[in-house]
Amino acid sequence: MAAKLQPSLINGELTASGLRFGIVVSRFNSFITERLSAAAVDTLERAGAATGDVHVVHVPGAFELPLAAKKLAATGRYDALIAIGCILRGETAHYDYVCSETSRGLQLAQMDSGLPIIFCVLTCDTLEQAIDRAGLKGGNKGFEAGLAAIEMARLSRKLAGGKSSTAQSKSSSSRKPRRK
Ligand code: INI
Repeated sequence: MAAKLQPSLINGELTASGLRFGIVVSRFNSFITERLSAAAVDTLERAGAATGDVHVVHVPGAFELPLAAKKLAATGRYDALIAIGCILRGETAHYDYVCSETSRGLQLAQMDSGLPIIFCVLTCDTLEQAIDRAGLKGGNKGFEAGLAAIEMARLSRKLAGGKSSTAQSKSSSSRKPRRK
């Protein structure tokens, strides 16, 4: 028998106007990470985010992404963060340590802060695989990350009862000028 109950759906809309985003970008393998970052910024802009509401922070490598994300989350200024990195397999086990600690640290930062932190860290065996995911055959993962950030920011506001989950200050486009 078909169910009659129609559940209420709670979705995050893909409009970025009035939302504030922080993007943490690893300099390591910057040939890839800058392309991911550019696509993420472009996505936020096209979805309506204001210039002053998107901040980009650079860190040396993927291993440093979690700490920078945690500190950005603690400011309470953002509706969502995007962590961007590219880890390429080498000849030693270094790759495995960097991959596991980066993903674990970002998830910890997200769960501790309650702020969405989008995982845009490529973990590839070859440079070609990374290039394919940074604007060639496989599209651009920065674009997907931008959309995920908007959706999670909107969803977080809804799940928090209409209030921003951690962002306390308003978007720069709607913020009142500070009194001196
Ligand atoms: N960092 C990366 O972002 N990608 C890599 O491929 C990488 N490899 O292969 O070494 C990498 N290492 C640096 C690491 O993230 C730290 O910056 C470094 O160990 C200093 O803490």
